[in-house]
Amino acid sequence: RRVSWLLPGMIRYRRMALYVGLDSSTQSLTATVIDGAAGSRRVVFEHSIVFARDLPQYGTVNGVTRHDDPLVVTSPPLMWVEALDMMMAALARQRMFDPADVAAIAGCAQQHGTVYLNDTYAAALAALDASRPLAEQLQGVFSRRESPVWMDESTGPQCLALAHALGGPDEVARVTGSRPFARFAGPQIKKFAAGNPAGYAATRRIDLVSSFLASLLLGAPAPLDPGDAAGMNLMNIRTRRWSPPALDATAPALAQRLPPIQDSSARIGVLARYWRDRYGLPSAELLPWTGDNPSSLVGAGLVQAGDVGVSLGTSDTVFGPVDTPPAEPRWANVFGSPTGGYMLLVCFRNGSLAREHIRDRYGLDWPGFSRALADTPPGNNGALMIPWVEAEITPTIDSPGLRRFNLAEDDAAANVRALVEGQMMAMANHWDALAGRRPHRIRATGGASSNRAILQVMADVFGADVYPAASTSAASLGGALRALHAVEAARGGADWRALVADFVGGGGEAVAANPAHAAVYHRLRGDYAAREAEATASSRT
Ligand code: XUL
Repeated sequence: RRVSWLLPGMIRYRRMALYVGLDSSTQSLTATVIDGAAGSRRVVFEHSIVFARDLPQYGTVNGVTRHDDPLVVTSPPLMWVEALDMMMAALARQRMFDPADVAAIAGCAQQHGTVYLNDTYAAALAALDASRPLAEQLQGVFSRRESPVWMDESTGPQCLALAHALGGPDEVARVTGSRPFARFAGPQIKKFAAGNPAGYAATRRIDLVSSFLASLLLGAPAPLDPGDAAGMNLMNIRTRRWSPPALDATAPALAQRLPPIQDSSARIGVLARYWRDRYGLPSAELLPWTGDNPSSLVGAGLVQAGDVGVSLGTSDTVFGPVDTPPAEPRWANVFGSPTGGYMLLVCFRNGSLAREHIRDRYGLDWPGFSRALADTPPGNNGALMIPWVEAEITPTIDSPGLRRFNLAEDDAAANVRALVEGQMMAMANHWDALAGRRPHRIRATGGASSNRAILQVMADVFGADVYPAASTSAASLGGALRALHAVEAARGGADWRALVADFVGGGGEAVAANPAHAAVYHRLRGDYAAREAEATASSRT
């Protein structure tokens, strides 16, 4: 602890230079506080508010509300307001540091969710009264009580209409960085504007979750950053300005309802009087908020092209910074990166889902699954599997089914290896093609990243060393690092690589790529790509 007791009840804090990162995710709001002073750099405090547990009055399950239409998934935006108020109270109350030492705050939020605000919004923010809770003062500012979130899949027709109006899905991807996706803000806004014209007419401003929460800290409507604005199908990914044709195809007079887009690293102001008067917090510098994925990029230490993250979760994702967007993003998502360039994210639906399917199909547990990998040779004697247990996103496949090549269905160990190799080869092939280069190192996150046998296949297939990630809160840590970086940059001496080296790492021993195995996979990856192309073509006919 950084406090020394003088007399009972009196505490003296060592002076620190503190930076706060916040992450408003689907299920919780997390704060990570770091000490940025040279020589004592470390995480000093972490705290989470779990929406369903700590704010049960909003009636969500895991932070969201389900509706009669199972494709519709929303959250009450007032819940995020109340959570932020609770979090700032907790930051002021804790005894690990003196809140007066907080120099800057940055944050991130779940991507794509939209918040609809009426014409009382700006005035209500400007007139916040420090003697009353925030939620009580803001309950009247919404023109829509529910915010559709990224889990909402109800906008298929709007996606088709947007693609049709703008020259096809791939043209939308070339301009905005992604094909029209149901969860993206543009299709969601289109559905609301057409389905509830009166509600849309009463909407003065549409925030993303990120710009909404930044506005609360600022006490005024705050800008969006290109990282999160890219998740809307509305921003021109190259100019980082709203795309007029995309706006026109989405909803009438949309430009006047959207926040301005501002560079992720430019300060937007200082903490509003409400927070200073209510909780004794200082007038800390504020940065724009970004999306949780761009923020995690920084929090996982991925700050230069060639750094790649692989998250092994329900879905597997491969992501990393790139200098320019791919000419043809196809199934990928391109967001802005808080470090200035772009973030490329490629999602594979058949991740843990497919691993569990094969584990259960052969009656194995996880140790048995790892043993099967140990008992079979890299390259699997030429056996291949295309792991489409369910419909796949990359490449987009609607008619799923496992495809086996030179592989006997009853050979359990060979099937386990074929599955993991197939997943890794798909990820490596698509990543290299989209990013235009191979990774020079990989940071592995997500549940299955604790399995070193799987990480060894990853290292050998990608031909790069794999570093398991230490922190589970990369998104909020990313916010704190962005805040520190901005203050250092204003003083003229900021270096992303040095900064992440001080805070990111320590996630266990690296798994080195074996050059002989990498050579085997180099050949096999060509075979896999050919089989995948055939399977993709035949699934279209
Ligand atoms: C990204 C996406 C999710 C949310 C989760 O496109 O939809 O990762 O950002 O919070």
